Amino acid sequence: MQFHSLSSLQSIHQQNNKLIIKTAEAEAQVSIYSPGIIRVNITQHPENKDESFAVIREPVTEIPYQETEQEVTISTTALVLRINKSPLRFSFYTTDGKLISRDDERFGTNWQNSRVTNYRELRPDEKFIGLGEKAGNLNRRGSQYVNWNTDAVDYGPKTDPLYESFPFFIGVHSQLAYGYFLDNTHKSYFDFAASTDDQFIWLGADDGDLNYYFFGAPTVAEIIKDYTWLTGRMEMPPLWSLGYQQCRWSYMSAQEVLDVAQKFRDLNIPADVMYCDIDYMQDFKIFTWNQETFAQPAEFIAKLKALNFKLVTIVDPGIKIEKGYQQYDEGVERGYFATYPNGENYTGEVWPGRCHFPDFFREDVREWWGAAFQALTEPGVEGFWNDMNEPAVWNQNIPWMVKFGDKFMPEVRNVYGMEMARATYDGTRKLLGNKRPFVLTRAAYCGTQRYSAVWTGDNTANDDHLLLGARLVNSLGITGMAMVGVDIGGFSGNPTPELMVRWNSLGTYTPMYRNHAIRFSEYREPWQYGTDNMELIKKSIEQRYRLLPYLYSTFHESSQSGMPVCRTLAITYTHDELIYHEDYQNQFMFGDALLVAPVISTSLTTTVYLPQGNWYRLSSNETFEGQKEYTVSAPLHDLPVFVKAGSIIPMQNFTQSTQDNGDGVLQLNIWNGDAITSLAYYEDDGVSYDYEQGNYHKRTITFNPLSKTVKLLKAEGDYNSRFRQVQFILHGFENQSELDLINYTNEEITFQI
Ligand code: MIG
Repeated sequence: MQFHSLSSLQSIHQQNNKLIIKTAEAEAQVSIYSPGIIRVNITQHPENKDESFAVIREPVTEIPYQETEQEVTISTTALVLRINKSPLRFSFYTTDGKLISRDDERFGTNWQNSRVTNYRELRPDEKFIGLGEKAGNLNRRGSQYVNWNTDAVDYGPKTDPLYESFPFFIGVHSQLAYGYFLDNTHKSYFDFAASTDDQFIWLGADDGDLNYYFFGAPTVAEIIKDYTWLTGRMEMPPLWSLGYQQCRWSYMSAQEVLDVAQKFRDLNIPADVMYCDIDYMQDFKIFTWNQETFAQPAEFIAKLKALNFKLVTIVDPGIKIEKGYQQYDEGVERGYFATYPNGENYTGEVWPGRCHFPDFFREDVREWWGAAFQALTEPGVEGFWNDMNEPAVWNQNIPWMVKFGDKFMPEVRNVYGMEMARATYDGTRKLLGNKRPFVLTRAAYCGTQRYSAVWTGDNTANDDHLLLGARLVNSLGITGMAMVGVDIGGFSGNPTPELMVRWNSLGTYTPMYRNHAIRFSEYREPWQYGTDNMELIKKSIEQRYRLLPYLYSTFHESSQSGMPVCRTLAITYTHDELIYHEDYQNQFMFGDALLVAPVISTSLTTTVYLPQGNWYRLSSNETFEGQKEYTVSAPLHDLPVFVKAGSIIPMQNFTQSTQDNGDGVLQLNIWNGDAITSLAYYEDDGVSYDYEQGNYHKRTITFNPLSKTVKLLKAEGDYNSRFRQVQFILHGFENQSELDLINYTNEEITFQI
């Protein structure tokens, strides 16, 4: 094996928007994307095209640098990069001279054949968070990970890799934080001081460049903001996708789907979405409907719509090899499938039997795929579930030599799922006119938030998975994926009634709340566990619908700043050691105001750690001082959820569907505090893109505990709120009460407590 280490600077010059530093064996290209984002691309192949699936921004053109005999220094208003010339080593500093992160001085960057690795200095108190959908602890230190999108059926709390790859992490130490995004789609590796007690971490990829973006903003929240500026933010999800979603592999006929939907309405359990898993298709042929069991899709969906339900249908990438099947014929004729190097179409086996796989890396193929959704949108489908896109093939690794466009499988496997989701999003967005499509994908890479929601694949019906699910959702949030769900109840196996009840209580506080189960498992709908348990599950779903004004405003915040909906405490309380403790690492903020402490179904008390500030228990208004550990009750009907003092939470009476307009009363809940707080309240029609043209309703709401006033500033935007009245609901004030309704208008409203 050949070993090359990045050696010394031979020359330096600026070319377009890159500073090019040449060494004997490679070229380091440095560019600036914003004051807090510097890209370093160390490449042995500068002749290759510089392209990215993730990054949607361009670097600035000016790269101010200074040179001394030993060093090159690049400074922005936020970050300083000092490059040691011999050997070439990169060190990032704050503008006031504090070392944030640097190469290991001895080993820096090196190559073993085509494999590139970066060795980085480890600080004594350094912790690591991120990498998206990765099992293990919140603090990644002491663990190693591989990025290689995998159909991780039956995964456990330590399994790696899973379905998605997000080679982006955040390091924190000595009151500092930084982000590091290795934009390399090959199989990649991250070792956070797991395999050596020497003072370094190491990371790299099988091939390609050491192409990384360094984020130097001082807080985790700002790093996420910068990362999502670079790779994009999710747009507003359709409001219905935030309602309760009922799925199963599979409801076997249109009648069965309708019966389940009807039962929600009969039992007055709020719900918005039904799913069709693979059995709605004819012989698992994508873009077809089963001619017997789903014979009249348009009528079927019209009936669902009459019940105020939306339908999501699954699609897999594998196209069945069968003459006469439109997608097969067209794909073969036009050469749209992945091939062997000799030009033959690659064949793999999945549900439909032997299949070919669309080459989603080509624009014409993506367009063709997107347009085919007409078979689903025409009868009325508005949500599109992309499964098996790691891509998964029975019992085999897709051979290394399989080609997608001009690239081989090892280079693009990690982005195949994202490109499928992109084709699905682009196509269905066109087909649905002005309506927002809902796209859900299992495999993903950095940037997928621009097209799709994700879920965490085939989890299991046990308590470990309930806790792991919370960590996965929180970790995905760090990498820009705000719309995330887990299979509530656990996909494989059968949950106990207690687990089902508990998991639903957590579902309320999960960005996407979907109940799903493997085939042949026991039925999972809320009424399958006896009346008492049904009442508890119903309460959780009702709570979800009460919180929708708050949740929707939080999604708006995500669309603006990239701040996730479920936020690990590491985002705001980064330098508080205790939040990383194994007992507390599953806790998270749901939006800005609510702290949720997941609890297993077999414990009816739990210890929680409440970070800085003052807190109230949501269910009782009991008060708690922050920076302390508590043992609290956690009965199945009362998941420990706490409200940060001073919070403003807009709520409503629950409805049976997001399509019900409700009673028109906005309930503004205020919890007393000791500092001025504010909330950006946001509303729009929930279905269209009109908000992009100003058709939204947005206003700042402030609470001043000193003057005891709540102020709703004048509303911005053209949209007429669906609320006609506002009611202030006070918590933690001398006279705790629900106050009279007052008219809700666009003008400034001042309310004296
Ligand atoms: O080989 O479509 O993760 O949610 O129900 C299994 C059937 C294929 C895997 C997905 C799961 C889905 C199932 N699919």
